[in-house]
Amino acid sequence: MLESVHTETQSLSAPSPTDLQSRLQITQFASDPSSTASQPGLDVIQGLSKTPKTLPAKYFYDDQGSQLFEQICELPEYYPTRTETAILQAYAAEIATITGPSELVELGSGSSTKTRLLLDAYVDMGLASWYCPIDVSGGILKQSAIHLLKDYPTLNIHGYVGTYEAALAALSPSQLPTRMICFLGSTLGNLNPQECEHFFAELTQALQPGEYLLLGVDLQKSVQQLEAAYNDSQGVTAAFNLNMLHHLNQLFQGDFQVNHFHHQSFYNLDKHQIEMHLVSQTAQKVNLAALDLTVEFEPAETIRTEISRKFDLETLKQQLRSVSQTGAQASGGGEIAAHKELTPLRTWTDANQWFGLVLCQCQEKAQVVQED
Ligand code: SAH
Ligand code: AVI
Repeated sequence: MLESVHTETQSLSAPSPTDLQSRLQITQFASDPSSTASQPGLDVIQGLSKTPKTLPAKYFYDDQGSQLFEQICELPEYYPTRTETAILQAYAAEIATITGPSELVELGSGSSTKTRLLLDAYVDMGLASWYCPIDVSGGILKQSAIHLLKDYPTLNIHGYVGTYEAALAALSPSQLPTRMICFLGSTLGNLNPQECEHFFAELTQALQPGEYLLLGVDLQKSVQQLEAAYNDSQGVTAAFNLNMLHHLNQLFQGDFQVNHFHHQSFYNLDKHQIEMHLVSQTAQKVNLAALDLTVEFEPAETIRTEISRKFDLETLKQQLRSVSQTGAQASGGGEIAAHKELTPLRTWTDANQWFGLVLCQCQEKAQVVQED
């Protein structure tokens, strides 16, 4: 699994640095986001060596990329953030009532802005709160953690700077009676169907029976509305897309000439997904010295940098129900096969059905398999 991991207590400035320090722990995996790969940057080499070319979406997120994403969330065309916020405003108290005192583990936490609605609900019910943000983008994770600690005097935070896989495999046991893994913002949609299936299996593995998963997912809607959200009039999404090339230049000693590419995004109706691409404006060669990689582009050739799938709630719930993790255990009269399953408990949407929240519980189904 992981190469370099270290845990630190953040050094913080006023007010009450000692108090904040004692409530914050950060586990930092190796500094670049490809650190879980057996070879750093292997996923970049693989993506740029195939036809059509692709790059993993996690490379959007250095400090600049995280800041651009925050700007996207405020755009008039980008409806997902404000719609999910409204759903959480309406139902966070109901979620907290169902789970009771629960540690929140958030995948791809970013600025943790929407998480505050869940934290408020636990605080309002007089429940203790523990928060474990997980994000490859260390700057925004640490900055948001410090703001949260200042605003929530009884909150404790253990943040993990690294990929979902690395952090999930290294999670400390829950500090509260139960745990809820939150995956908000429809970041699930950035995984393709196979990655999604594999990911659900990993989540089921990470959850104990009785624990929860809260998924926020963007739903299918008109092509016009979707394409506007990913082609905003101010060009912020274009800047976000192109920033991936700056990030790769910095990580892997690259010489991408960013102004020789342009942003393109469109809705693929067959696959129910937005696709973001970077289109080469000319025939060009790019070198990534740290990866010993030279890549040739033809004019108009594209790199697909992101898919953003748009879900149908019933199909998604079906898919969640079909996830099953089996752990076998020997017993006197045979073998007990314990299956962990994800059971959707409740779903909430907005009046337009633009966005959905799905709360699942990990449940154990034991089965004794008799020996012959
Ligand atoms: N949850 C927030 C942010 C979504 S943006 C919201 O709903 O607004 C997606 C976040 O996931 C970014 O902060 C990015 O850095 C993080 N991220 C993307 N791929 C990741 C990966 N493979 N592992 C860990 N974090 C990842
Ligand atoms: C983080 N993720 C869910 C966003 C999305 O909508 O797929 C990233 C994004 N890409 C372009 N705009 C926003």
